[in-house]
Amino acid sequence: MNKEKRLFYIDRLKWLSMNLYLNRRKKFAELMSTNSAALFLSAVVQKRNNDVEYRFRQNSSFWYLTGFNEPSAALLILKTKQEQFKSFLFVQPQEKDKEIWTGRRAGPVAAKQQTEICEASEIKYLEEFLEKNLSGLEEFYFDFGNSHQERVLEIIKNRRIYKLTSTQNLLGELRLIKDDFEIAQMKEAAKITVQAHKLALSKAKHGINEFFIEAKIEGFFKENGADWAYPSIIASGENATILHYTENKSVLRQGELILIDAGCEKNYYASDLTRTFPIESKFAPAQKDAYNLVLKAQKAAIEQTKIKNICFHEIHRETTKILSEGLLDLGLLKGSLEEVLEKQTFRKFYMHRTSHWLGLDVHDIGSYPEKCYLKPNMVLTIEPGLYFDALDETIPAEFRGIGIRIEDDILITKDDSENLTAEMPKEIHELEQLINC
Ligand SMILES: [Mn+2]
Repeated sequence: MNKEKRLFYIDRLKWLSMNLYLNRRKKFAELMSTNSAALFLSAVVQKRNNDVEYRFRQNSSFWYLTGFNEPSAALLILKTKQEQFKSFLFVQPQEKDKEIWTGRRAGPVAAKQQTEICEASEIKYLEEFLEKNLSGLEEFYFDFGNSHQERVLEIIKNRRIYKLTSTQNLLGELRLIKDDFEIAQMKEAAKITVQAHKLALSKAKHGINEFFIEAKIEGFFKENGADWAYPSIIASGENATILHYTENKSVLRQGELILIDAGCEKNYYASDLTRTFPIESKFAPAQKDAYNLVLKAQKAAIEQTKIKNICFHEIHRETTKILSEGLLDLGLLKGSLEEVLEKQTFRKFYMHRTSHWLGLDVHDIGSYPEKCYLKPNMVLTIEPGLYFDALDETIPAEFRGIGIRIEDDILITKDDSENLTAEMPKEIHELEQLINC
């Protein structure tokens, strides 16, 4: 075995020793009904253009349960009796001529060792295995929406399975509560992201292009063995009023605001951070009014995450209330607070939610039922914003084209919460000091 290959195995063993993936499969199996099976498919290599492919990124759920980072793989969990389950992994075979082009493959033998799975075989046997082993099961859990859906459903149709369920709800329940290992990764991701934002803040000068800021941020991610968790939003001036602006091609102008929403993914775990600040200038009065209002709502929402068992939706309700009150005070909304909240007229300026779950995916899986209470080891974002259309002649001219969002990543702890991105300044005086104008 050559040196590189040895390192590959040592690295794998480090992960292995933690028993992480085995325990997760066990927990998932506990949630499965008796006499059922669950099938998870790996991500597939995606074409970018002609014969160029996007860099492979494993499906988050498949990774969560296997820690196996290859395409064309599948995991089947079979639970035939109470408290008894068996996992089967299907992977690409080792093929020297193909590996020369696209990299090493573990093959079934090494894959079995790496993942502590009961049995591993070549992916070509998957269909045959499903045909042989699924008949008579009462429930089949499947991750809908992947590219092999039709073929799998065809096999299932002929096996007379009573119930077909999405894996999302069960797995969402597990993935919502992060273990110590996951929290460590998320703290690391948050730390790198904060440093990248600090770097961006120091580079955001008049005449610089948005793509230059993007390069600084994403370059910093890469220097630290991370990558973006989602395409960076570097939005100066009125670009900030486009929620998912990713063009990043405008020139920064002194006195305009810049909204930077960028977060890295480190060891598969995401961070998600947004800051808004003026370019080589202090906040202008209207910018300051809008910014202070968003900041007030954001800080109040973070305070709420410290309340034991607070409802996820309550935080959003409180945030919209604070923003609405402020918009009324600024004369940007008309009517009473009750009317604004009931008719949701605030949505003209605040059209998105305050939070989402964060984890392996930046918008992590996990449902948002009506009674959705925050529990220790959940991670969510708090990200209120205000956006004033540049062409909206019904609002005072000084507000037009202003877009502000302030976002932090919050870990719920036993009797409190912890802001994982707290190191990134957001107070006006701190930002103005750093901008140095
Ligand atoms: Mn977010």
